[in-house]
Amino acid sequence: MKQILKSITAAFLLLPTTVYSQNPVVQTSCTPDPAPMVHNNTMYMYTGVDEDNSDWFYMNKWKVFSTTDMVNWTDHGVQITLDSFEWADDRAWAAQCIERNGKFYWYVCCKSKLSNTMALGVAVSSSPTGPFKDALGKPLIEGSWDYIDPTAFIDDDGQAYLYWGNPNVYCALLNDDMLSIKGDVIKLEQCEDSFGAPGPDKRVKEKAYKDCYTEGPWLNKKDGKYYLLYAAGGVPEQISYSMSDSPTGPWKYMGNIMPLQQTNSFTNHCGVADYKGNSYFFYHTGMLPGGGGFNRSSAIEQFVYNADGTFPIINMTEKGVEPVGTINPYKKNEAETIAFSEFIKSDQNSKTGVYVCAMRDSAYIKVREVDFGKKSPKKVYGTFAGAIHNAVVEVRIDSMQGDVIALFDVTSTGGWENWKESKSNLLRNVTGVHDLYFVFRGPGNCRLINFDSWRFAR
Ligand code: FUB
Repeated sequence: MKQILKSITAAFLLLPTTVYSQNPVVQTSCTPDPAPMVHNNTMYMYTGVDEDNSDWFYMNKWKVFSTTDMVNWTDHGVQITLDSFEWADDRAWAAQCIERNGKFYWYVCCKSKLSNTMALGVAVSSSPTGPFKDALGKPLIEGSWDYIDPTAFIDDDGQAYLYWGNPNVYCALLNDDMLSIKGDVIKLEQCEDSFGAPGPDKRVKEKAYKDCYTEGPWLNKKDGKYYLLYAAGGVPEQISYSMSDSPTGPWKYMGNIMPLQQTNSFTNHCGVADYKGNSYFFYHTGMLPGGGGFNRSSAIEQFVYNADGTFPIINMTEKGVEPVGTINPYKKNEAETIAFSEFIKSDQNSKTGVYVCAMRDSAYIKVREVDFGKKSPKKVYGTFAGAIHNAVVEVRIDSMQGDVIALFDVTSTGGWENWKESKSNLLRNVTGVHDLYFVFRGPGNCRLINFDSWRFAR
């Protein structure tokens, strides 16, 4: 053990000091087009998945994440894919999930092989984290290449609405079953007053408009006012919004929320939700290492509505949002509950569910606001799987340079999915609230260890 500690200290002296941030909020996969949903005191985030190193919107699946503190996000994995919709064969693009009477309706868009156009579909589940299945076995609406990016909203009187479209904006009322359209699909008449510019077919080429609706609508209500947020201005996209006294308009263009900035992504896509007394703005950037226009990740900013109900200008930050809760270390915690990580990927299978993989030496997971209480734990358990020898997991507190409070010697478990629980006694007492770091050490820049869960005990 002494020898291991010595080599850890030596390795550390060679490392640069890492600057931590909260954005993008998931680092283990690309998570474009975030759609927040609050249910039972938990914030959920539904996203698409940009395949690593993509040079187009190659998207095949959608994922679910959740948090109760806004900084530690649990990855619930891929819950639906193009294969979930027998009629779909491409473009698993932006989506949103919404609850009604204990059922969760996940409205997606993807290409329909029935019509060879984009279509809206809906998957349903009795849990926010799935399993979801295609509710209709066919598209809800199809027939146009601009049928993308559905947003769903249920008003206080129970009437549900869908908006979608790029570069036209469409609206439809949903029946109470959430699975069929009431009446006709309405194509909104865009004009300078409502969206900053006339609709795409009426724009004068040489004319500079103040803005224009592009895609990614988000319908929202607060204090009796209706808000339609959307990606705007063409490419690159900013986020702008319109307001109304009714969910079907008429809409009044209100200006920017997130003006153009250095997001490293030419698209942006937003969602808004209130949680634990705060208002949060979800959007995406290309700010992960290796990120870009086709490798986008969700980010979050906290904001306060102006006194007159309008939106403030919201700029992207690296820091992100503050925690609004703590983690209990004495229950089983999933390794995929992460505040920030580097060189960690997530994976899943039907037996284990979601787990994480340390992809090289010095990969780490940070878990924020872990409340050890007044009495120190004596030991910590971790469930690992690995196929290589001489790997070690350090458990540190407060920073990557903080005290090592426990060490797991994770020599080969006989396979990448051969899980074994390891125990380490605590090397020093720890009480109160700390950030926890799992730092993975091993022979080199190759996959080192799979990690499924951890818990402390007194
Ligand atoms: O993610 C694919 C497409 O890019 C979405 O549908 C749009 O909103 C834009 O974010």
